[in-house]
Amino acid sequence: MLNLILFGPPGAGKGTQSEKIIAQYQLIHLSTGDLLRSEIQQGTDLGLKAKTLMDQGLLVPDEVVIGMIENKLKENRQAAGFIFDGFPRTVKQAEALDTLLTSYGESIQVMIGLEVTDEELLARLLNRGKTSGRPDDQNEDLIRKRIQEYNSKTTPVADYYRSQDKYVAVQGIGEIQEIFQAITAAIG
Ligand code: B4P
Repeated sequence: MLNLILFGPPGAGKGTQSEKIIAQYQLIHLSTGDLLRSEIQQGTDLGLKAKTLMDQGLLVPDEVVIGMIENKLKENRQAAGFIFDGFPRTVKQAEALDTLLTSYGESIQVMIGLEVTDEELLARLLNRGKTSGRPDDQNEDLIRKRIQEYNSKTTPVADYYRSQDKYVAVQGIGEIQEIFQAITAAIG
């Protein structure tokens, strides 16, 4: 199995690059953001609780996203591998993912970190907000809150994988195709 994590702040290009990686490597895409938005759309209890937090730019509880990932791993035992997009976002989620993969005799091969400046992130997300209809893309204060949440809770996850020699940084500003080529080089 090829298991990789696409890491980076909100708007770094994780969703954009995931689509290209999946097409090339036939991996199953696990985006916790997409899974949560699907729960919201279906109006489930989980979705209603998550929406309140997501609309404020806050992370949803670790137990919720870990449970969702566990279910998806169980459903896809025969997969060629997984791309984790937007997960793990806390060290607790990273530890839970390691435990889950170990129980299947698997592990993460590489974490690819897309590096983008805060001003570029803000511009991209405000631009996406014009058409995405996503409440969390609608105003500058909320986007800054998401970036702040990333800086305080999510950046330690990079250190977690760095200490396992699995973190590779990729410049996330530039042409989408060039960034994709840098990612494929990092996957090896
Ligand atoms: P996500 O759905 O993961 O949202 P995101 O970080 O905004 O998306 P992404 O980074 O994939 O967007 P992309 O760059 O592709 O999370 C949303 C919320 O869900 C979180 O705030 C949190 O509340 C909750 N959540 C999700 N996972 C969680 C977890 N594990 N734990 C707790 N809570 C969790 O796209 C951005 C824009 O940039 C697009 O318009 C794109 O076209 C553009 N773009 C991409 N690459 C570009 C490039 N190279 N140049 C110019 N523009 C580019």
